[in-house]
Amino acid sequence: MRLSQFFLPTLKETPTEAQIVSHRLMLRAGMVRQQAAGIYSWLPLGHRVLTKIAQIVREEQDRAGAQEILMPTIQPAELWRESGRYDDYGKEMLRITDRHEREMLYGPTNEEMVTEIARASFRSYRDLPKNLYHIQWKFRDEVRPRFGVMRGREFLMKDAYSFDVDAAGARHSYNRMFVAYLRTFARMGLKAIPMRADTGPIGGDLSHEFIILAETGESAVYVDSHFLDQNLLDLPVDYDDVAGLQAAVDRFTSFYAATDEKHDATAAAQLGERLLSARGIEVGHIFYFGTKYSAAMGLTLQGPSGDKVVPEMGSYGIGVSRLVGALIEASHDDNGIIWPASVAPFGCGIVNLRVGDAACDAMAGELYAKAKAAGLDPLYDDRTESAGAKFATMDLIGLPWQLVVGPRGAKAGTVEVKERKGGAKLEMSIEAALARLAGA
Ligand code: 5CA
Repeated sequence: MRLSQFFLPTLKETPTEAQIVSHRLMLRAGMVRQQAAGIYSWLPLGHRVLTKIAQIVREEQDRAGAQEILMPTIQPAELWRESGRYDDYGKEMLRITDRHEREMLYGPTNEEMVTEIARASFRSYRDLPKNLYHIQWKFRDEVRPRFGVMRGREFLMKDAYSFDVDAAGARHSYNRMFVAYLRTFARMGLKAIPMRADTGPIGGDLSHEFIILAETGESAVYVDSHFLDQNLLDLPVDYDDVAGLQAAVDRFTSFYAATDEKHDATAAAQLGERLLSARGIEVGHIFYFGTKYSAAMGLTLQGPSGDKVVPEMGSYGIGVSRLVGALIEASHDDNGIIWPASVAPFGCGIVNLRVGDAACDAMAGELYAKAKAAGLDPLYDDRTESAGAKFATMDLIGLPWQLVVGPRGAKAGTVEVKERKGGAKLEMSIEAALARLAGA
């Protein structure tokens, strides 16, 4: 993509309404545009990151055996009356009346709807286990939408729902998601710490929040710092290995980690120096709630010996749009965003310092063509702006690599390769630069 053609409405001024760094940087980098309190349009740069995050989530859900569906954003109120949550949900639920005076709502979550789908199709215990997920917009009329996409009213969530014959099966489904979550966040360069959590309006008695540490996090957390030394990409991925997955979950829940509500000061004190008191952002939340929805909504299947089975369920959420902000909170400096390569909107930036200079144009053009051919997804700054403005834009939007072409290098046949993280710079040939990036 040529920057001269790319829709990148960056801001020079720091927007005053933004209280935290990720919100400021997302507005300054032209990633999103606020349309109403807590409701955003995603512009090309932001949309690219959102899509990459969603794709990592999707790959890890699929790997763990979940199957993707797509449920609507608008739901009929009757479903929620069946579970009893229509009244319980209160003002957070956006209620809508259609032209026939039918009561509808914009879904804040999908337990009822997915249970209805199961009720319409599952007949026997042989139809289980199943885990169905979608990546869909949700609406919660939060009292205080704030921090940009971190606490929005409309936000993108991955939500998965598991159905099992019995509690042991449901525990295995829970463990699958638990391990898939650790892997998902690790692929984005994040250490998400599982913490025992309250279940709130979703219900149930087993639940973990996945929390990343960040100064601007909404919750106070207490963590055994040794958790942070764990290599989470190392996890077992044999999702059929019941004992192996349980062992992995046991291992990662053996570290002390608690939010304010669940914090046990006496137990934590035993950690001494290892106890870290910090703030965190909840990027995922998983729940096991047994038959809460299946029983209330009459989801009953044929059991193995002519008896009836009421499926055991769990639900598993990831804040896909929140993650965009959370990733920036976790990785930025004074000059802007520093994207991990796995979610970066482009693979690299190419900066032509002297557009109009024949040697620079030729070299930058060659670099751009070769980087594209090598699948490096380059963003080529071919604008006639000052060098300072170009560097500032590149640093702000945070691509992992910058390839800089100037008159001196063009003569010598070299480009400057700058790694955004850390800022290390090296002069090398086009071929060496491309090999360096491809190998990174
Ligand atoms: N049905 C369950 C699991 S599928 C559920 O709704 N869980 S949740 O309420 O915990 O939401 C799942 C995730 O969505 C949270 O962990 C958080 O990362 C994200 N999320 C929740 N509320 C918001 C919000 N207002 N803005 C942005 N992301 C949010």
